[in-house]
Amino acid sequence: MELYAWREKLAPYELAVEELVIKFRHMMSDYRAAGRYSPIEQVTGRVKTISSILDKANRKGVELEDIEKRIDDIAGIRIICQFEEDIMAVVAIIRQMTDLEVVSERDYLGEPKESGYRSYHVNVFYHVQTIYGHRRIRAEIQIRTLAMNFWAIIEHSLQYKYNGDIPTVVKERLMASARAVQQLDLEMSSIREDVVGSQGAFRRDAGNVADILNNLQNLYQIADKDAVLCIQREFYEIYKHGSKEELREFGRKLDKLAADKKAQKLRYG
Ligand code: 0O2
Repeated sequence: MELYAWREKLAPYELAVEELVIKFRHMMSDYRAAGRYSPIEQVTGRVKTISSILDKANRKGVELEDIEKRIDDIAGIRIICQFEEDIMAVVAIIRQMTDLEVVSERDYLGEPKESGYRSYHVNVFYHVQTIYGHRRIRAEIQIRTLAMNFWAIIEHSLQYKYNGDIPTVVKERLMASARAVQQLDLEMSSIREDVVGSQGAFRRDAGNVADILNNLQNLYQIADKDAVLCIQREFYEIYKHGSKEELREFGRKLDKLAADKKAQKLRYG
């Protein structure tokens, strides 16, 4: 990597990170729009700074011209999950993606690092198009739970504070908290089914209300205003006093009514 040109060199990495973040965020919204539980809770991405690239190259004895070949995480994506089980669900999604190639995987869940670090890493090639042509970019996707992420952020800032030489007593505390995090993830897994079920139901109900409001708004433009106000009052009654099932039934009927009115409008103008 010619250092004078590093800004240009890193531009396709920026593009790869932006595209991948958008794709994973879109998956989250697809799950939610379908009223399904999303194994992805948060997605972030970053391109390593040039000084951090040089530090890593130096640490690993990598020559400048080999940086792009040997440093895997110049482009980095981080996917955060609520539960440990979600991690392998996300890995399965990544393995099936046709717009990237999985190069290698590292399972620091089964085998945590000496520091106590736990996470699942998938290294991929991702293709981008730039005005200079096609580029195949290496990217590292880290997948971990909220709790693992919390631990990793603290440990990372301590590494920085102590310049990579964390005192033994602090290391021991970090190891103890890594064990506590693992225990927490285990406890959380035992209530996963409840959370997954309630989140799915919550999103379905929220989606149903949004669809009803949308239908009411559309009907207001094409149908008799008094009739629509009457339907609106009925909706408020069910919303305030009815059951979720009654609200769903009301939503289904309104869907049908809105479709009929729309068809009539198209037919007769
Ligand atoms: P930054 O600042 O986060 O980018 P290798 O020598 O090949 O075994 P390598 O290339 O570092 O190690 O690969 P690995 O193990 O997949 O680690 C890549 C990234 O994972 C690191 O990037 C960190 O982001 C994260 N990571 C790995 N080990 C630890 C750890 O013990 N603690 C924390 N907090 N994060 C870790 P960088 O470039 O080291 O750091």
